[in-house]
Amino acid sequence: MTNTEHGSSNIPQRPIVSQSGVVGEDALHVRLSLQDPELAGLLREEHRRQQDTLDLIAAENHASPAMMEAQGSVLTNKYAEGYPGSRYYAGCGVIDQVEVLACRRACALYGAEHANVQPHSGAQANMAVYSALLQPGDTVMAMRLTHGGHLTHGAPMNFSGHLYKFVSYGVDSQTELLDYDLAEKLAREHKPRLIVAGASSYPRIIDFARFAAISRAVGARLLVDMAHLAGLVAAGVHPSPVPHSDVATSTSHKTLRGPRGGFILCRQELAHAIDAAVFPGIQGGPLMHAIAAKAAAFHEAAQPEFADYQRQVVANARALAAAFLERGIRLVSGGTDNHLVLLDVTTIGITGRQAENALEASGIVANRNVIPFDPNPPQVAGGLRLGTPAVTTRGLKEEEMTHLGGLICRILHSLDDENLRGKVRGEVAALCRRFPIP
Ligand code: DSN
Repeated sequence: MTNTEHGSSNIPQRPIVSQSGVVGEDALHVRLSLQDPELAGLLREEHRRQQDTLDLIAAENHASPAMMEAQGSVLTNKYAEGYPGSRYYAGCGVIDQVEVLACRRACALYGAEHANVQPHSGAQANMAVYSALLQPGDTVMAMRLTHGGHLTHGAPMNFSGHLYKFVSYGVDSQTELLDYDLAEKLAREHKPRLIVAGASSYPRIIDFARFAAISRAVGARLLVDMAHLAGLVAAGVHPSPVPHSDVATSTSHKTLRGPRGGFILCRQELAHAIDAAVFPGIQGGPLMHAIAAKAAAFHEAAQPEFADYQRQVVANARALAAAFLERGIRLVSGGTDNHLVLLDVTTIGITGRQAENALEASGIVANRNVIPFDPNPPQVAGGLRLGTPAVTTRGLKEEEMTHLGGLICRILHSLDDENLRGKVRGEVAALCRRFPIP
């Protein structure tokens, strides 16, 4: 599916037609409606919510109908503990081919030596890597959660923080760019066994070569968690971690626009340890329907249109950033190189939570986020994270992003203005009609 087909303007919303010819939203979940109208009603409601609002959550996207078909397939019925050619159940002939296909496509897409597509999520992918490469109590170095890292990068309330001794690097207090010199100093001081690079809310390019050099200097392995960047990397829009790292983990549903789930890429020498850590180490039966959908995602990501889409994701984030900067809203690090911008809303006297609530009431869905050196707790947060993957899938381009940035600024500056909210809701609804979810 091309990006243009993904929702160019002035195209009326495609009618939903069921296999039995029912037209409109009633065609959604026809069989479920007969059997379980309560649940079907909720699914329709969520479908409508997604169609009628603009999703600026940087970690979300709209998977294609083909991918959702794979995800909703009969593969959900099959148990397949083990790996292709070595299962603990009969009847895995087709299943094996599906998993081999997914692994082959992942390796081809990223130039990796080995892929494991069984992790149910990014967190489980990281857990498997830690379990393969570390002993409890080992020292690991990763990006501080409050500077843009992830829960599984050693947060005290997460298994990673319980099991391993994490040392955190972060961003420079002035530039808010990753402080590689500090990371190197900490690595030399603490001699971690593993260094983790990658982030959940860092708007700039990450220098994986520099992390590789730091890792080599202290004899550590390098894990890159590229969950947020997987689509950009596949399209060559962000440098790839694969040539520089021992292992890369990812989710498949963010910029990559696949099904919810995780996967791991690694060097061949680590293949056995990684596979054993996933199964039987931390998981049982793989979710084969999700693996089929991952295969579909890797296929979509290998098409030339996907690179156009990812370039547009970044161009849209830049346009959004410019709209905020023009209106005096401070951005963490002053801008963006990737799919997200991080607004410091404390500079206009509000909290991230207030911003998130006011935007949702206006039809714009985003999430509050701590910013580096944020004095607010995460539930309140001084920042707002906005990402462009989902709206770009709908077909919005720079012009619409500039307009949307203006609408967001007006809402943030007048949190209690009900009239303004109503007006913005109307403009958002018009955008949603012009750019339906494909
Ligand atoms: N929850 C994801 C995000 O929002 O970035 C990370 O796993």
